[in-house]
Amino acid sequence: MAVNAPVHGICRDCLSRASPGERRCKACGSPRVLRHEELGALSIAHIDCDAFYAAVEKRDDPSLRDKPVIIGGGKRGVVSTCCYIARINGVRSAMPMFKALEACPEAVVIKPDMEKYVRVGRQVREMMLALTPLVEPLSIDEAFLDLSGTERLHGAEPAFVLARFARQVEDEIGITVSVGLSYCKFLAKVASDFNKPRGFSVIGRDEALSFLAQQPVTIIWGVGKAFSATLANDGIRTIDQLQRLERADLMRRYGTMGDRLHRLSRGMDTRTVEPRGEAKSVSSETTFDKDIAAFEELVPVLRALSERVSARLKKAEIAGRTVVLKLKTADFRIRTRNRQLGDPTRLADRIFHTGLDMLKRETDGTRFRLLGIGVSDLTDVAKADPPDLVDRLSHKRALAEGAIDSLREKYGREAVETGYTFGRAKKARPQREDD
Ligand code: TTP
Ligand code: MG
Ligand code: MG
Repeated sequence: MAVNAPVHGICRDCLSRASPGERRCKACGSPRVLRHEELGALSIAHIDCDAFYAAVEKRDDPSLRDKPVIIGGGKRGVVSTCCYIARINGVRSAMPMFKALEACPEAVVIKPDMEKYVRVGRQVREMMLALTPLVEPLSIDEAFLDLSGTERLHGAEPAFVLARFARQVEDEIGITVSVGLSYCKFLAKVASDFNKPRGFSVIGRDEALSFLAQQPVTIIWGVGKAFSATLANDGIRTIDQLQRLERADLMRRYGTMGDRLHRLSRGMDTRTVEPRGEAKSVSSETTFDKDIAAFEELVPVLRALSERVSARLKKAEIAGRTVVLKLKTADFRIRTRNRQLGDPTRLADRIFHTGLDMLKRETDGTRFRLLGIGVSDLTDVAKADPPDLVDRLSHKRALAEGAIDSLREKYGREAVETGYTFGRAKKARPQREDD
């Protein structure tokens, strides 16, 4: 983390260069001087907006500035997010609304306005793209940036460019961000979370091992509630314990996850920042071990694939208007079928039922070796699945899916499987949904 070594620094408020030894910025008096021995050598960043939805609402209503604000109480009856004042009182994302209000009765509760947040998220992303084309969005309010090789273009090193960016977002958009800077994605993401809000943390190569050693295993990507419980069961809670285990040992115990634990616990992460090209469609397909002709056998596969597509759409905050079914016959002929929906969707259930309808027409005894489902005509989520336009049944399904998603977030994917995926094929008889 940023240490007070005798190195040059950057004032995060006025962007002046600070000399070694100056605790405060000479130009503006700010204590927010960024210093780190490797500052000039690091170029992988992760930027995440602070209390994003709440920050946007506070920006738009200055009377909320010093009040605890909770965004939530929408469809799911849980907290989407809350400002840092509400967090002091114990309010957290995904908390049931009634609990949040018990913890913080004076909070101002605001219903989420997704359209607005998508718009602001886009603005932030546009500003990121002015720094480098290598921007990999992770969600509505965060992205990785690779600033390698941009020094000539900007006339400044990545650390400076990022400090200027954070200020610019405050000035022009009116919300704050936190920045993490390191040599790899894993540590950049860990760093951005380290001194939120308005944070800027740096993790250099030299300190990576010792920094990681003190951290809980839960900071490792992919170590969620379920897996950290498995590790805890084996007596492993902190990363230094992982650092002491051999790769082979970890792999024997945890399979491919063991390999990831080995690498990440040592700060080894070679994944590159992948800019998201304008995706034309999102789809998922599978080739069977042996060819399948029976409709009943294809249904659970379609269900599982629909869920996968839906999860990816939700993660990327996008939706699709056209559902595309793809089949490959035993003799390698490809069949694709399209159906346009009344309004875009990102719900597994709507994708599944639309696909099912098309699949029914194709199952005529032909043996298939591959099944795929996807959506195209991508749009942002703001116009997707409006509850007043879909029938009551599918609205209920949307609520159920929301509930399932939040259970999965809490307990892991295995905890919640729908009847269609693993239930008996007979139960998987379609109910038609009118689109
Ligand atoms: P986060 O970046 O996880 O959280 P945040 O920006 O609110 O707060 P932080 O300062 O800790 O980054 O998520 C971004 C937005 O996504 C958040 O403002 C609201 C939404 N969200 C939910 O709707 N439900 C959730 O459970 C979480 C975690 C986020
Ligand atoms: Mg955030
Ligand atoms: Mg985020």
